[in-house]
Amino acid sequence: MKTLILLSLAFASCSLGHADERGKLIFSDNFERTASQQTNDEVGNGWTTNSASRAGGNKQVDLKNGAMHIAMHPTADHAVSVAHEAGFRDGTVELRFMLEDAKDSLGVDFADLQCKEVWAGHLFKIDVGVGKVSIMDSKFGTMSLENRNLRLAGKLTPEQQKAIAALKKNFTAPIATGKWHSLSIRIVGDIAAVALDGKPIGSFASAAFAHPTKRMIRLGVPRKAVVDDVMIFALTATGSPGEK
Ligand SMILES: [Ca+2]
Repeated sequence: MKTLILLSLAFASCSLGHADERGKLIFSDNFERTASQQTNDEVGNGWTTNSASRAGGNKQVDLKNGAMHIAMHPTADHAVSVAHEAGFRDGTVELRFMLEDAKDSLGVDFADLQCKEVWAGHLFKIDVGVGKVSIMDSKFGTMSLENRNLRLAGKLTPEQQKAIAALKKNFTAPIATGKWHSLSIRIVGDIAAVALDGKPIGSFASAAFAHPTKRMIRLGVPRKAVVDDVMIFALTATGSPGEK
């Protein structure tokens, strides 16, 4: 009996709510399930997709072999976006991914739809592609409404363009096609640090990372990507609703 109790305690320590150096695990998904139909997206576990609004309702996200397979439909007018609620100030997002083609990429976009000074809640984004990783501050760069409106009107000055470009950092990374990689994105204060397969790739300090409320993560896929084992850890809870 004692052994049973110890065993169940050991299992409990691996489940939601357990805190380690990454913080408290607030969400995890291993995608070990199948959809009941093959017509529309049916990811489950709280995920939403943009297939109804941007791809005519065609299926873009499938669950196969215990992983989430994301593929942009030929009729879609926007990259696939697969979103889940997050909810932290400082924290870590981990996932495993595989890119099958050299042109494929996966974006992990951190968003706060209540942040009205940016387009569509975009705060910052980590992009992974074959051989490369980028970290971009969108809140004060491309996605601030002010910058976006100026850009759309063709009125960004060369200085403004330079300032926006400086908010994206590019790193080389040993990402290969047809291979599973693990990705860790750790946000503490105004620093975002990315590790691949357990090894540091790069970090970047910028104001967007300190945004108090990372309410949502959105996986952005302009072609194809396979994702598994998504975990979200909160090191500190979100700031107050009115906090910028
Ligand atoms: Ca899995």
